[in-house]
Amino acid sequence: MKKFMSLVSAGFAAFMLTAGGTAFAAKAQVPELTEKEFKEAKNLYYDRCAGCHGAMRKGATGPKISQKKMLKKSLAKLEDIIFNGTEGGMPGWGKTGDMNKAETKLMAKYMHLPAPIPPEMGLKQMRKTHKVYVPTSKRPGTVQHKRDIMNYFGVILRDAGQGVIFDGDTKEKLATFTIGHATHIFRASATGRYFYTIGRDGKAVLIDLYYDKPKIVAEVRVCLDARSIEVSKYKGALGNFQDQLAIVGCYWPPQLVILDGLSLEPLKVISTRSYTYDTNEFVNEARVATIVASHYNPEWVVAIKETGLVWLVDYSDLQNLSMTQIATERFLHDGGWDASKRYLLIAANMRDTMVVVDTKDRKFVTKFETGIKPHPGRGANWDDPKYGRVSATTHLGEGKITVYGSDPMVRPQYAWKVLRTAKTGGNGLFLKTHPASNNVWTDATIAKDKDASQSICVFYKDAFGKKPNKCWKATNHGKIVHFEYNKDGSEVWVSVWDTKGEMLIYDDKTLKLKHRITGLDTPTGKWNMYNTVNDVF
Ligand code: DHE
Repeated sequence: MKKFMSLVSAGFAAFMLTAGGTAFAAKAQVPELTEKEFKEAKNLYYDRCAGCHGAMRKGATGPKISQKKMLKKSLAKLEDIIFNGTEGGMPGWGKTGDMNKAETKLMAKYMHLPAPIPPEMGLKQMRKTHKVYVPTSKRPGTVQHKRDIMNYFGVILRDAGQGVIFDGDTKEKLATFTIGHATHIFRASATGRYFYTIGRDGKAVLIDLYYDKPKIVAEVRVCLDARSIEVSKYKGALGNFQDQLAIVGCYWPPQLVILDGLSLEPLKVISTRSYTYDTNEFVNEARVATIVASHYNPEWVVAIKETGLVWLVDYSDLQNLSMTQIATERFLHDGGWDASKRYLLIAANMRDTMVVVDTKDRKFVTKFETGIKPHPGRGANWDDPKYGRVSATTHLGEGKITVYGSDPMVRPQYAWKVLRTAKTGGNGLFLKTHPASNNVWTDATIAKDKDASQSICVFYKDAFGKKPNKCWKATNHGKIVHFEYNKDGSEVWVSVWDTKGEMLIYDDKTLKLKHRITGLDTPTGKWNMYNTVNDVF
């Protein structure tokens, strides 16, 4: 059983207690839970379930699991689903070792109770958590070492709540930081000097890489549950906004928080609660999924999961903030740029659809189906010998990679059309490539078959579907998850997601294992500075 950690500290902990179990015990048709049990169940729910099913259990990446729906299933059936998972992509938390039998039983009972409503969080509370350890005036004016920051890697140690910085050249571990509960992603500042991180507990951290040993220079907590963070990148006729601002996308409370980019001081909160793009129904839990900084304008492109709206948030004038709402598709999740960095390609995963937004003309382009629950991560772009420039996604709901045209200027006949598909090792999370490589790497992290989840499959761009892809079992413990190239595209870093986890580093040409970094607690996502600053994938 993996280490259990409560979701967050202060705010959520208070919520855990106040919405305790005794109130529910009075209802005859629902199970009785003690306050302690109820708190434990809520922690487990927010740790493992809320990301997909929503804080209020209204569904998104996973289906709606309201009390009314759950009461139609017996406790035994719910235990089976929670422990063993489903064909549709729900992990079997018992099989993965994340929940034991007793916890599975508890979660089944919790499903028969109504979902409690978590608290709100405003600017005043955020400011209390804001810490500047080193003000900008005291930070070094020049780089204090001879290493190449552009080949640094930021690595998430998920369950440890830590982030590690590695030198990609020497593989030396430069620093380890405790940065928040179940920390989720790293992003890079536009200048490449800083890494930003965001935890599921809504804590944002700023790491200065100019120091010989990278140092946390500021932090703030702006939500109770979050997944995304981005910086201002625009430099052009309208001004230089590089690194001036940052933005955090919250799952709960559903809001955007704009921060000073160099001190993380929270400046502005924008609620994302609104109406679905199609039927105009009100959504109280309108969570923020992917956020990227536009390359054309001083604005962030923000995907609001439940409403299916993509917001363009203009950061050039916070006093007179303007936003454009683009209607796309519901259940937006992750995504990235096409090779030209004009079109943002976002998965609406519960609609089996990829959505295309034009960030130059600032409008919706199209949407098309790719397979069961597309999950591209940031996606992969390359030149196909027959179809020209293409992009691709893997899928949560099936072991498939789907390749579609993404060059509407030169080859409009293929643009946004599915051109090729191929089987991967199993239901997966990520794929990755690099312009210098002929390979596309895919995982099968959530495949039911253990061997598949411990394997890697590589496809060849110049012979996709012709030459068989190469798959191999890369580990006999944990699961294989997420890929990142080094700066020049010659190596690929791959995580073995386990409490006794590892980083496997492969030669991209020979597919031979070159290095193995051991002793990492649950390594998952990883980001190379050069590739992240330049959106290379
Ligand atoms: Fe993620 C990206 C949400 C579970 C690793 N994940 C994203 C993004 C979102 C998201 C919205 C896009 C961020 C952006 O671009 O700004 N992730 C969620 C969830 O809601 C979900 C499904 C469930 C949850 O409870 O959180 C979830 N994610 C996971 C994991 O369990 C993963 C595999 C391991 C971990 O460390 O949490 C995981 N998510 C990642 C990674 C990325 C990501 C590595 C960025 C991919 C990249 O290449 O940049």
